[in-house]
Amino acid sequence: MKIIHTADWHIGKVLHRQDLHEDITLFFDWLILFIKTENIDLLLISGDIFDLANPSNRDLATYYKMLYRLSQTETKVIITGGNHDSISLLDAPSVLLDVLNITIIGGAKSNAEEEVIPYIDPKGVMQCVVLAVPFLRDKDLRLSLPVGEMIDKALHTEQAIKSHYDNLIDICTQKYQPMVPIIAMGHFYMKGAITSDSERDIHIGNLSGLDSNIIHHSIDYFALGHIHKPQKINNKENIRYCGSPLFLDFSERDYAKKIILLEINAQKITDIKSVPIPKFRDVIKLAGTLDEIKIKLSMYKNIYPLPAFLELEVIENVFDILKIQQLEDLKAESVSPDYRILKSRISFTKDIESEKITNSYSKSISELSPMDVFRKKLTESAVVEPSFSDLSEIYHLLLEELNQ
Ligand SMILES: [Mn+2]
Repeated sequence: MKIIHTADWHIGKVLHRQDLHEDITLFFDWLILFIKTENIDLLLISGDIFDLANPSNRDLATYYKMLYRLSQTETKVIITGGNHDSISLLDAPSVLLDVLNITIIGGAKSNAEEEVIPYIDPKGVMQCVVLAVPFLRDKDLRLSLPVGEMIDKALHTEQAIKSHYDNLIDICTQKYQPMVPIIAMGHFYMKGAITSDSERDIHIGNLSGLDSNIIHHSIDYFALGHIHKPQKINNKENIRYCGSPLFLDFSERDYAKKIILLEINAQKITDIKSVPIPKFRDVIKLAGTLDEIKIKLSMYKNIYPLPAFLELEVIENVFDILKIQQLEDLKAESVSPDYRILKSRISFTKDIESEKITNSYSKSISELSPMDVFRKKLTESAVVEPSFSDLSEIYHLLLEELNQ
């Protein structure tokens, strides 16, 4: 049998005021074609289906249209919720979607057995068991461990995630005594993963992830979501982030976008490989003096279906307020079918008095996360450790509450 592992679709994502509707539509067209040509049996989507907990009507329509198209194939679909997703929004149509061979696990289930899903092929033979674990929220993690004295939060999170999976393995062993591969889905930070700028912190500072060395030995493949750069963890072939199919941030411009294809033969995983997703749009950064950038812009030729997204980084020698205005003019005047300028910054290498201005131009508010702004505020207010960490943690918990 063949399985696809994908995640982090982020339907509805807006990148510097440009929505990525056309990008996700092209990705869906390609994925449907791939599923049909490769005769895929099972599609796993490991969280962050939507970018926001309250997606627009158009984004909901895009999602349901995709589910409808998937239901027209022979493929079984398992979708788990991520930290961006609303549990109730994902779960609401689950009874209907079950009929269409689409299983939704929006949030952790009070009955853990519901997260253990055997895949039975059309001949009635069990081919694998999927542990469909969504993003585990604080309340789920608290439940996973007995109430005791307060221990280190990072350690507690790690132990709680581990025990959630260990419990599912126990259920799986008792119920199915499986001789088939066990595939775990997950949406969290696995230690050692390389992050980009577009993931929202899930657990404080990303320090409190799970160590890949302590995951249960019975798990044959870990289908991870949350980190947007495709990667194996600690060089292990069977623990992978597939990454996001779209470019969600300029920091991701050098990543190839991928899905992961697994093959199971005679009840063993026989092949795990990544399949590149065609590039629908160029995402590039042009750097240099204003004049150099103007030349680069005039020479730029787009070869992809959608206009390129550009980031301009102007580096001038001596401070000159006119250059700042000229950059604004360039952005306003650059109307091209080949590209759109989404982001720009200007800095001056010499001139001491420019330092203040360079700083104020270096980051606009749209580039900062709420957490960045809060930390800046703490620094400005001369808050020091340990209050700095405590307040950051409380603020982070508030953000998490808001995003749920
Ligand atoms: Mn994500």
